[in-house]
Amino acid sequence: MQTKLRSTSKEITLDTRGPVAIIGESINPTRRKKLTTSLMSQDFTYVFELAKIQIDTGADILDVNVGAPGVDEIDLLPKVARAVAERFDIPVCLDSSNREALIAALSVMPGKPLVNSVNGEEASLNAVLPIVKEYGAAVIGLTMDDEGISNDPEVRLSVAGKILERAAKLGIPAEDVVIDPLVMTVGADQKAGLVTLTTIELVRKEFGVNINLGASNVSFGLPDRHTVNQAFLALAAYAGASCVISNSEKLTTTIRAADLLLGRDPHAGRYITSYRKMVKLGLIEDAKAGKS
Ligand code: THG
Repeated sequence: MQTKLRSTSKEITLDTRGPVAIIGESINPTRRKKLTTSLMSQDFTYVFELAKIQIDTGADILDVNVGAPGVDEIDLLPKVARAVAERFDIPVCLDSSNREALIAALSVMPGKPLVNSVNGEEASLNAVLPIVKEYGAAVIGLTMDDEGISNDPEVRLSVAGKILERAAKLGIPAEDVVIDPLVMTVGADQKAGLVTLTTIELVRKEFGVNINLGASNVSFGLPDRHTVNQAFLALAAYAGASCVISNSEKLTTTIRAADLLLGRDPHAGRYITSYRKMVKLGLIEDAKAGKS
């Protein structure tokens, strides 16, 4: 199944058969003081720097989250999302649960953005799905509802089903709903990774829709998060994740390696291209130069 997203002139396809698409995560002020300060002063220089490095390192889409104490999302989400989309001609993922902020952003965005997110709570379904339909966007559906986040993959599957059903009732096709099985940290519950991986498999088999993960959530609170993130991404790609919100600077080569290992990178073309780009940017060592 394919989900199409568009910027002013480019189209990005999320495809359940892969390769894995990357949503750059770093325009998110959580624990980023410099970003919070610059957002509050309406200075987008740093936002553009973050956008550029993510695109240069392989992001297909950029997540835009401006949620921080003291930030007016209704004012800032449309400004930042539109500025990024226009400057870089890349589809944006509007990361907010605030209906008014989403409406303000959707009404000024070019192309077809991804709304991040709706969930199975009645209030969320009623607030978000009608505007997704109205503006012709696609949406990420989180597998949680009024009962909270279940540890049972079958329950998460049924929440996914409910979101897809309610979307269909409003005329939003399954192609435009990307299900997020929810990634929780294994630092708090060692079964959390497995619950997500099992949910990915169930959702893939039952509904065949695109599946998104906030991949780096898996390692919150642990040392050497990068190693945990890498291992998780490989497993998630195998289970059927087709789209990941992650730090492309650090994780694109791992994602490309997973695609290569899953037989969806002919002649290792994407893996090698991405390796060369990373070397050029000084983000990984040149294997040849490293030999003595
Ligand atoms: N699902 C959906 N959307 C989401 C999430 C999800 N949006 C937010 C979040 N989860 C995904 N985005 C991030 C962004 C940053 C980090 C993790 C998830 C992160 N940042 C480092 C930190 O906080 O320490 C700082 C940056 C870094 O050094 O890489 O971990 O699950 N639909």
